[in-house]
Amino acid sequence: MQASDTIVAVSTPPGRGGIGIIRLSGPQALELAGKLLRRPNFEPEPNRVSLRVLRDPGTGEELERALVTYFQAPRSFTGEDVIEFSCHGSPVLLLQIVDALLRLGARAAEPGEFTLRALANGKLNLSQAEAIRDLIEARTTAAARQAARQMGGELSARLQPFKETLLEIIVPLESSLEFVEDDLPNVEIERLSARLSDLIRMVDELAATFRAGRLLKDGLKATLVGRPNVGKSSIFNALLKQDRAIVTDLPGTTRDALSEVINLEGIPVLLTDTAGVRESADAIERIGIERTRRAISDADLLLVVVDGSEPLTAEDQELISEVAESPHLIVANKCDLGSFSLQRLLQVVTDGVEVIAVSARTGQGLEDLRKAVLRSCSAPENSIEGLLLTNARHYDLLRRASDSLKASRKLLEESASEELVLVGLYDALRYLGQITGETTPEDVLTQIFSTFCIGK
Ligand SMILES: Nc1nc2c(ncn2[C@@H]2O[C@H](COP(=O)(O)OP(=O)(O)O)[C@@H](O)[C@H]2O)c(=O)[nH]1
Ligand SMILES: [Mg+2]
Repeated sequence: MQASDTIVAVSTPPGRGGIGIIRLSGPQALELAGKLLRRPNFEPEPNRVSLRVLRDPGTGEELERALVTYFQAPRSFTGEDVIEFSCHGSPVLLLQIVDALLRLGARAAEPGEFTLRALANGKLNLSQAEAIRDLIEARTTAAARQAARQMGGELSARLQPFKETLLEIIVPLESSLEFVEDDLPNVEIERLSARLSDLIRMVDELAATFRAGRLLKDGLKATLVGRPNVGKSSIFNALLKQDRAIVTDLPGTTRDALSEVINLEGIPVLLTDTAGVRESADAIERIGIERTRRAISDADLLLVVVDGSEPLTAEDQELISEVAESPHLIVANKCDLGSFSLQRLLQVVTDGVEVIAVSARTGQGLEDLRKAVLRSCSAPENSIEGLLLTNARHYDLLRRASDSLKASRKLLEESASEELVLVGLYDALRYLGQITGETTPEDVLTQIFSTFCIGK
C-alpha cells in the first residue's frame, strides 16, 4: 500500500438507486475535490454537508449537483482526509465522476482498501475490520447482530485478559531464565501450571462457540432428495412459501437443482430442491441426476422425502441405504391422504433415523420439520445470545494458541528448561495477536482484504 496516493471508488452497490455515494480518501482528497468543483482553495467546514456543482475537469461542463461532505484527518473512517459525494444513483453518472477524479490524479481503490487504511491508521483492529465485512454480508438479523458486536470490539475485549494472563505466566519464566543457577521451585511450577490450565480452558471455551457461530454466519445446506413425484418440490415451495420450483403431475420434470435461503430462527438454511434420484436414459434428466449426486455430497443435511401414502419402493429403500452414512432425516410426505401410514414406514426404517410426517399440501408437520432441521445441526437453543466466534480464521488461531499452551504446560510439568516452555507461550501470544491484527503477516492481510467489496 502506498500511503501517499488518494483513492476513489463508488461505495454504494452497482445498479440504479436514489443515491450513489463516491468516496475519495487520501492526502490529495481536498485538492482533487476542489478541482472537480472548480474551487481552487476548497476547504469546507468538516462534517458539514453542502450542495455543490461537479464539473468535468476538461470541458467545465456540469456533471451533477451533489451533496459533498468533508471528513478531516484523522477524524474520518480511514483516518485520512475523506470527501464523500452523495450523487444521484445512476451508474453512468457515478462512472463519469469517478473517471473525472481518476483523470485529476486519484487512483481506483482496491477491494477493502478504505478499511485497510483505517486499519493502518489505527482506527480499528483486524477483527473489527472483518466484522464490517460480515455485517455487510449477514443474511439474518442474528448474524448481523453478532457482526455488530464484533465491530464494536467485543472480541478484542474478550481476548485482552487472555494476553494479560499469558504475560503474567511469561514474566516469572523469563526472570528465572535470567538467573540460571536457581531452578523454579516446585510450588511456583504448580502455580504457573494451574494458571496455564485456566487460560487453556478460557481459550477452548471461546473456540467452542465457533460451531454455533459458523452456522449463524455460513448457514446450513439442507437438500431435498427422493424419487420423482414424492413431493420434494412441493415441500420446497411450502417451506419457502413461494412458488419457485415447477410442480407437476409428471414424474421427473423438475430438472434443475433450485436453491433458496430460508431463515430458521436466525440460522440461514440453504434449501436445495433436486431432480429425482433415478437411473434414467433421458439425457436431460441425467444431467439433473448428476447435479443431484453432487448436491448430496455437498449437503450438511439430507431431507429424504418419501411418499407416506404408499409402501416404500425398492428405489426409496436404495436411496435410504445410500445416504445411511450422511446426516439425514426422512420426510414422510402426503400425510393428508387416507392411505398414509407412519407405522408402515417405521417398520422399514432403521432405528435412530428420525421420521417426520408432513403434508406439503396442507402444511401439516412443516413446523416439526423446521424444528428437526434445527435440531440436526444441534444449534443449541439461545446459543446465539453470547458472543460467538464466526470467523474460521479466528477459530484456527485460537486452536493453535490452545495447542501451543498445552505443549508448554506439558514441558513445564516435566520440568523442562524455561527456554523450551517459553517457545510455546510466545507462539500462543503471537496467534492471539493475529486475531486482532497486531502480529498478522502482510500477505494474510492482503488475502483478507481481497474478500471485501470495492468502496469499503
Ligand atoms: N395429497 C398430497 N399430494 C401432494 C403432496 N405433496 C405433493 N403432492 C403431489 O404430488 C405430486 C408430485 O409433487 P412434486 O412436488 O412435483 O414432487 P417431486 O417430483 O418430488 O418434486 C404433485 O401432483 C403434487 O401435487 C401432499 O402433501 N399431499
Ligand atoms: Mg420436483
